[in-house]
Amino acid sequence: MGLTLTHKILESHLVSGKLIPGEEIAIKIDQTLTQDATGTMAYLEFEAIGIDRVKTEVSVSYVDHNILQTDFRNADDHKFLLSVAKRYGIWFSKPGNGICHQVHLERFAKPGKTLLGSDSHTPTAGGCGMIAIGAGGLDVAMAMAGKPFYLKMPKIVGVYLYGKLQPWVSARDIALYLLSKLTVKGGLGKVLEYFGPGTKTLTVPERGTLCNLGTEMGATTSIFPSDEITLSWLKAQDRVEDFVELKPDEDAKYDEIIEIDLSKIEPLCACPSSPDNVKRVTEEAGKPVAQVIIGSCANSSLKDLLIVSKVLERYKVHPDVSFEINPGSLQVLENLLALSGLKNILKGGTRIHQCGCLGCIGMGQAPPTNSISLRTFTRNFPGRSGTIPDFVYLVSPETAVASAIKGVITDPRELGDYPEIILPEKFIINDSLLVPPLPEEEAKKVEIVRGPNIVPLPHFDPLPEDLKGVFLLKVGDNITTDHIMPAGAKILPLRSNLPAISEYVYRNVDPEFSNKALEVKNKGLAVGIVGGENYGQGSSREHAALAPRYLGVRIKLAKSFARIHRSNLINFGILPLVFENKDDYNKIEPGDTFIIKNIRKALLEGEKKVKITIKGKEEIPAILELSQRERNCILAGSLLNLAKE
Ligand code: MIC
Ligand code: SF4
Repeated sequence: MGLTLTHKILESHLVSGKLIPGEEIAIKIDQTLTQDATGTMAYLEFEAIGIDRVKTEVSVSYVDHNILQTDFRNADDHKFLLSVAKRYGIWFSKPGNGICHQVHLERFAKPGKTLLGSDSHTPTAGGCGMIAIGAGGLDVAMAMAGKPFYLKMPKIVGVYLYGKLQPWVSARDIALYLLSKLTVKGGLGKVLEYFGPGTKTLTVPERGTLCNLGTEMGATTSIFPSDEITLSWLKAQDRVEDFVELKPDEDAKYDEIIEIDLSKIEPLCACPSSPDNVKRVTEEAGKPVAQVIIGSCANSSLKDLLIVSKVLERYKVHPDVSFEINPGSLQVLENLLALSGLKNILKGGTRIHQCGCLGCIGMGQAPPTNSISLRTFTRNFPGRSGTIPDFVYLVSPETAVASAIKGVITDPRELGDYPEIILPEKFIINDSLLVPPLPEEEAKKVEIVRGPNIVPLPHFDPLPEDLKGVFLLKVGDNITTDHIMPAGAKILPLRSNLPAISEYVYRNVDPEFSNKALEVKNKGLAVGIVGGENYGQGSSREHAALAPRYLGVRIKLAKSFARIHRSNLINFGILPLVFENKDDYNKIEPGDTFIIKNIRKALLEGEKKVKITIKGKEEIPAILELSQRERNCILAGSLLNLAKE
């Protein structure tokens, strides 16, 4: 039976386990990436593991999320990250060089290799034929230390593309179409492997857009074959030696197949406030927009900006609209300049920002009250923009620019002929903001610079024999890590200071949560949280597990969990319990007490179920769906404790 491309790469990296869906496997990791917002913690954890130099082929530390230096803290964090990179043999991408995923695609992504990144959109590199997975910082730290990465073997969904996109329709619209079919949880436990003749119509950054947005469907990762399109991308990046041809076998057996006729896709938009709330642009057309932003790791490549430039050669931005561009990378910006694309953009009435994540993670660019903001970003979770309530739509660059000139949501096909876009055969390459790793002897002499904002990790105690506590909070389905641990300009600078950031846990859901939790913790009791389906979707930020753990959270009882958040909970000794009967969700109210007797024993003995006694009387069965390794981690109190044991 033929193999899928995913099987081929996983097999060549397999350390333990069998490639059977649902089984735990361990794979060797060739490359890692971190970004600043997750990186400070990841490197503190790497230091705690105590390795002298990274053991990977390539590790890169990007600074792209928090590049707003409002005080010493952020600047200090950047110095810390640079010194860590120099000390341990890591590439350092300076602030301004661009968004990690865009730069990685340009300078490091390598077909056939594995990449683990402490950012949920790491799968973007799947556009270059690699298995690229998002994970918590601690998992990435372990990978840098040469340890394998553990995951449940996903199902492989073959996404068969045929036909060709119509003018003004782009990769974003394909992703939105898939989101409308799969929803934000349809990709859980799955890899989306693209194949078929339609793949030949998409460039590597367009493939990257699709792989990037697979994250919003909950997919473990997404991947494209490595073919002549990949070769021309690597040639353009002066990295032809990194090319290897890779494809699935002709008779590859997929667990599921989705067929998409590209010629049938229309311009689509994700309406407020979920990436799967997808409608046709024509259905929303005519609504006034106040802000339009082109940017993020999903859609800020050279082609995305060239299309904007071509449109602005003919039209001007509407006076009521703030039209903003956050270029994906320095390379994108420099090539745009060389192709005279920047001139039209500036003349057309655009506000240009530096290369980075910026408003995508709420670092500025908050929209005005009660007004629509159109963005080519990845997520429109409620409040993520910084304005509450917000009305954020996710759209393609084509729809974004059409709406910016008309001042209302506009189907880009109204703009007439589609301009011709020719991408350079060779990009101008400028690595001046990339600092290469130091040779080993020199690296050993580097001192790590720690500002006062870098607070060492506290010790996490092992799991007690019985867990006795209070359910402080009950939330619904699809709770995001942005609900649990919000980001934005006020909170992001605290990512390396656990006590300080913990005060903001669930701040927008229950402003008193952290105080109440500490009160319970100080009485020697555990804190519990009740959730619905797909609990913890969205980002990879381990702070959404670490900070609750600091506040005394020891169990989360939900209908189902998102992959990365579930792993982060386990890494920090929080039990992810799943309702056996989903209706039992209705039996628990905030403030209810709980007891789980002999939980240590249950974990040690491999029990698959536990009974939770609620309010001292009623018993609720919960599923302990954990591998032996995961059980050991929870028993030890954290993966770090386990590693030290
Ligand atoms: C995001 O898009 O939510 C982020 C910010 O990139 C996160 C990482 C983080 O919270 O630092 C992600 O996607 O993993
Ligand atoms: Fe940055 Fe946004 Fe991409 Fe996250 S989704 S990496 S915040 S651009």
